[in-house]
Amino acid sequence: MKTQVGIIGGGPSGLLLSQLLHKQGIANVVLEKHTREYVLSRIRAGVLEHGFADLMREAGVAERMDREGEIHDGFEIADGGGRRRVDLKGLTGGKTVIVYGQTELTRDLYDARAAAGGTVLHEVDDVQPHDLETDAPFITFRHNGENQRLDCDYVIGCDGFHGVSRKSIPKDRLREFERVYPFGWLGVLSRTKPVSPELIYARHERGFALCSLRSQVLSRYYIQVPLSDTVDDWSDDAFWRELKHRLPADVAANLVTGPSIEKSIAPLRSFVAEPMRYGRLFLAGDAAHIVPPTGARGLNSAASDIYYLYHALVDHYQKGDDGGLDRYSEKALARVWKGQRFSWWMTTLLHTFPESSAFERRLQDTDLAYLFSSEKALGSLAENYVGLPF
Ligand code: RFL
Ligand code: PHB
Repeated sequence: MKTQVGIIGGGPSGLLLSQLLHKQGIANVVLEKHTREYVLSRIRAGVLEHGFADLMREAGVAERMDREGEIHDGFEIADGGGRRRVDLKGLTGGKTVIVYGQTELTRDLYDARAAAGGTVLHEVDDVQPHDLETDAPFITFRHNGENQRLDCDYVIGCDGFHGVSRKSIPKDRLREFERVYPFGWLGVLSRTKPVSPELIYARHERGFALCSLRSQVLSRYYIQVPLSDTVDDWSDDAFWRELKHRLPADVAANLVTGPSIEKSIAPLRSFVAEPMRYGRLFLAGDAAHIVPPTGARGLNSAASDIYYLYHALVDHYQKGDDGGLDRYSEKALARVWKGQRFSWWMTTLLHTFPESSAFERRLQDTDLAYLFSSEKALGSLAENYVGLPF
């Protein structure tokens, strides 16, 4: 098989790039390890920034997002008994975020690729890129029991944190930066009315909690749990009890509980691999960087990589200009690190760290008090949350 751009990974990053390139007449093939149903069963991001939404529109796949997604102009931060609102729209001169599930936008992308006759191969095993430092890279893999080879001009690694792309870069050509947090998030999806029309990020001495949603009939809640906990340790009843405990009394009183339709634990990690290019391999999204979900940056950081990569590939194929490809890693990383800083800061501000000293706990109190005493500090939070410009 031969194509122009070989994309490893059919999550949101890989599919969005595939659809954008297709729109510009650039041939590409997506190789995905799992079935479509499996990819769509992973409940992840819910909050999209405008830059992401604009890319979905440019890719021609935003019709359902624009119809069913909810525009949010603010969210709340709860602490102790009270809660205060962060007016995203007012603080950013009119910017907002969209609440639309990663599952839904991935489904829209799969449907668009299928409608356009795009090649997305599922259940592909033993994917391995080769000759990345030459002008003729290729990818080998197994599909339907047969060994196959895909020749391409460029290989794009969109295969997430555990993928093969980053691991194909020689160790001495890659630098990794990492922080692992001593806790995870236990998430529950339930077919219940959300407790609040806006998201509530709650700080509590027993641990952080988040009230989020997918629609007015589908709620998504999270609580901070120790890394040693497993999903089996948490019955639905135990989850709802703990969540109520961590929310202000008036919010807890209004919480509608019900059976969980999905329950999972995600460990929290900050990670960046530099550079995001090795020869003709370019990394994008979770393959190159991970953030703790507190600032809702993960998928949005992936989208900014795709934005830079898409424009760089279009410049290469349509104008013979390789400047964008040559500067990709540097440009993408500059924005990635801002997302890292913000996600680390939101996580540090709102979580209970088992090992923190009395001094650090006082600093955390002061950080939150300062935030709500200063329009400039709130403005900084808001401009990061709605997404810095590409
Ligand atoms: P993905 O989604 O991990 O997709 C990678 C795909 O590659 C496939 N793959 C392979 N394919 C072929 N060969 C191999 N060897 C392969 N190895 C892996 C995988 O099967 C998969 O389909 O990466 P991508 O596309 O870069 O997308 C990144 C996002 O998924 C991620 O950043 C977000 O979900 C992070 N995130 C959030 N981001 C936001 O912007 N806003 C949010 O509100 C938000 N909330 C969250 C989140 C992540 C969470 N978890 C579970 C980590 C909430 C949570 C709880
Ligand atoms: C979600 O709805 O899954 C969600 C929302 C905001 C976050 C993280 C996750 O910061």
